[in-house]
Order: sequence, then structure tokens, then C-alpha cells
Amino acid sequence: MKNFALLGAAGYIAPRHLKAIKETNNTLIAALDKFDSVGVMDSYFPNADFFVEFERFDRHIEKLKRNGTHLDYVSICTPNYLHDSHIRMALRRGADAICEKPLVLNPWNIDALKDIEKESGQKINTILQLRLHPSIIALKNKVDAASTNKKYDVDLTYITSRGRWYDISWKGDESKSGGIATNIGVHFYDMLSWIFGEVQENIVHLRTKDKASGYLEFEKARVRWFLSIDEQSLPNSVRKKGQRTYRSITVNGKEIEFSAGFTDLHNISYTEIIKGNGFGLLDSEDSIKIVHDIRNLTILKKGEKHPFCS
Ligand code: NAD
Ligand code: HP7
Repeated sequence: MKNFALLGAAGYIAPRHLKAIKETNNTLIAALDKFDSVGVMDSYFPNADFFVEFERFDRHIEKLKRNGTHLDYVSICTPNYLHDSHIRMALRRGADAICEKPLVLNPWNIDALKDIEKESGQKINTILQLRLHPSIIALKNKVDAASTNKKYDVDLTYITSRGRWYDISWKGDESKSGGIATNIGVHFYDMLSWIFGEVQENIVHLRTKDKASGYLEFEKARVRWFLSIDEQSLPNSVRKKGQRTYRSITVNGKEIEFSAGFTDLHNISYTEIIKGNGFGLLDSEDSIKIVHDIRNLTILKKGEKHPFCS
């Protein structure tokens, strides 16, 4: 049984980590959050210690260490811009890190983490759960096995409506979240580069607070992509059903069904991490470079636009 600590325990994603720690038969010994609404811990680890101040949390971890309790993993569910700092804290305490995506906001942050990983001998893992989705694995296997040199034509539409709160929270602040392409799109840029190889061209056609769209060319695919958190972007047929999320990938015109089956991917991520098969710094490099470029590229009016991008 491994000992875990959790940072960001009061947030939206923390319960998926609590569940994964429990369902992989491990234990949570301590948790930290600046916000004290963490009653959810009772459903998983009522005996874990909880702190709202970093210094008290740190002192507690130090005390446990002196008393012979080793901290194996620190799970990091805090806002994106704090990840690298919280990863360093974990590694300095002799624990491996399990950090939510995006691991960091900029490519050079990864270089700095490589140094600390080497110095400490600990491992930095991240959550890239789309790589564990059965439909996505099937698509990768098909592309790997294909003998054609012809590039696939891919359209990716990712609409996941958010209310007004999003813009007020840290997620709406580009300096903290990286903006929507970084905070939400990073999943599909990672998936695309994992399946279709290195990026050859990256063009941005639209970049606002609630929408982004562009064209990415990979070794094996030409991708028109559209991402939105505005419910007005939903196709009418989807909105009529009362659905607020629409995720679609077509490959050479054929739909790949991947909207379902997201719920237990954190459990699978934890199982693989504990076996030593977690995704790490090298796995994150391509998608972090893509999102960094998307944030900084000049917006082009012309080119191969996604049909939803007017
Ligand atoms: P959230 O805002 O709901 O939760 C973040 C929590 O961190 C809050 O409770 C906040 O009080 C706490 N926090 C902020 N600063 C802190 C600090 N210095 N020390 C301790 N706690 C602090 O956000 P969320 O949606 O839970 O996102 C958390 C992370 O998970 C982000 O990196 C996000 O990108 C990622 N995430 C991933 C997925 C996924 O599908 N893999 C889904 C949602 C969020
Ligand atoms: N929701 C909340 O109540 N609070 C939140 O903070 C977020 C959502 P999905 P996930 O928005 O930050 C995706 O779209 O898949 C509600 C990204 N992950 O299925 O869980 C929401 O209003 C993730 O990387 O959300 O998370 C819906 O009602 C990104 O950080 C419901 O939860 C996160 O959005 C489900 O919403 C975000 C993927 O796209 C795989």
C-alpha cells in the first residue's frame, strides 16, 4: 500500500484522484487546500489529515518522515500555473509526483523539471487520460499498422459548455490556466501528436476567451480543429437533446465515437503509474509546445479552416 498526499483537495477534479487512490488500494495520509470545503474526503479517507496552510502541511509531512512514514506520491490538483512549484515540493520531499495536465504552461518549464527529476531520482507523472481511452487506442493501433503514406484528413470538434463562472475563476485568466486551448485543448493536441506523429505546421484562425480554432499538420494527418466553451457553438441537434458537451473526431470522414468512457480513466492512469508506466515529462513535450505556440502565434484569416470557424 502506497502513501499519498493530495494538493488541491477541494477542487472539481480532486474526487477523481481520491477515488483512484482508494480503488487502487492505496491510502491518503494528508491533504492541502487553501479552501476548506473538503467534506468529500469523508467518502474516501476520513482519517487523512487536512491543512489549509502550506507551512503546517509541510511540517506535518516532515514529522511523519522523521517518525518513519514514507510519503510515496503527491497528487497535484491545483491550478495549472502552480504545478511546477508543487512538483518541486513533492520531489524534494522524496515522493514521486502525479500532476494533472497541463504539466506546465511553457516548454522551458519542462527543461527545469528534467533537472530536478534527475537531481532527486524521483519521477514526475502526469494525467493524459485520452491516451487510455479505448477508442483512441484503437485508432492509434490502426494508424500504426497502416502502410499508406497518404495523410489522414481529421476534423476535431470539442465543445464543452461552461457558465459565466469560468471567466471569473483562475481558468479564465490566461496567466494562470493558459487559456482554453491550453486548459482544455491540451488533451486533444496530446492525443493527435501521440497518434499522428510530429507537428509540421500550426496555424491559428481564431483565439478568443471562449473559442479557438486552427489547422495542425502532423507527419500522418491534416487536422482542422475547433474548440469552444460557449454553448451557442453546440450543433442544434445536440442542444435540442439538452446536452452541453459535444466531442467529435472524424478521420477521412468517418466518425470515431469517443464521447463516452471518460469516467474511469483516472483509475487506469493511477494503476499504470503505480506499475511504473506513467506518462512523464517527455510524453508532455509535444502538446506543451503546441499550446505554447497556439497562445503566441499570429492569427491568420486564410487557410484550411474548420467548418465551425466563421
Ligand atoms: P478547481 O479550481 O476546481 O480546484 C483547484 C483547487 O486548488 C481549489 O480547491 C483551490 O482552492 C486549490 N488551490 C489553489 N491554490 C492552491 C495552493 N497554492 N495550495 C493548495 N491548494 C490550492 O480546479 P480543477 O478543475 O479541480 O483543476 C485542478 C487541476 O486539474 C488543473 O490543473 C486542471 O487543469 C486539472 N483538470 C484536469 C481534468 C482532466 O480531465 N484530467 C479535469 C479538470 C481539471
Ligand atoms: N465542470 C465543473 O463543474 N467544474 C469544472 O471546473 C469543470 C467542469 P466535461 P472534464 O473545465 O477546466 C474538462 O467537459 O472532461 C462540469 C477537461 N478534460 O466533461 O471533466 C461541467 O460544467 C479538463 O482538462 O469536463 O474536464 C460539466 O457539467 C479541463 O481542466 C461537467 O463538469 C476542464 O474541462 C463535465 O464537463 C475544465 C477533458 O476535456 C478530458
